[in-house]
Amino acid sequence: MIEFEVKDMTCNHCVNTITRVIKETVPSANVGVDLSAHLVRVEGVPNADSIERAIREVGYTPVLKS
Ligand SMILES: [Cu+2]
Repeated sequence: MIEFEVKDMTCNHCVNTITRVIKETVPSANVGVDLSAHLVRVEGVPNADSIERAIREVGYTPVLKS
C-alpha cells in the first residue's frame, strides 16, 4: 500500500479529482481517501512515482509517507 498526505485536498471536489486521475493512471488501483486527515491510500500499483506525478499534474501536492 502506498500512502500520500495531500494537504491541499480540502473538499469532495478534490477527492473526486484525485481519485479520478489515479484511476486513469492505473485503472485497477484501489483508492481510499480520508479527507479529514488529508490522506490518500492506493493499493495495486507497481510504484508510487507515476501516481505522485499524476496527482501533481492536476494541481495538488502529494507527500509520500513511508
Ligand atoms: Cu476541493
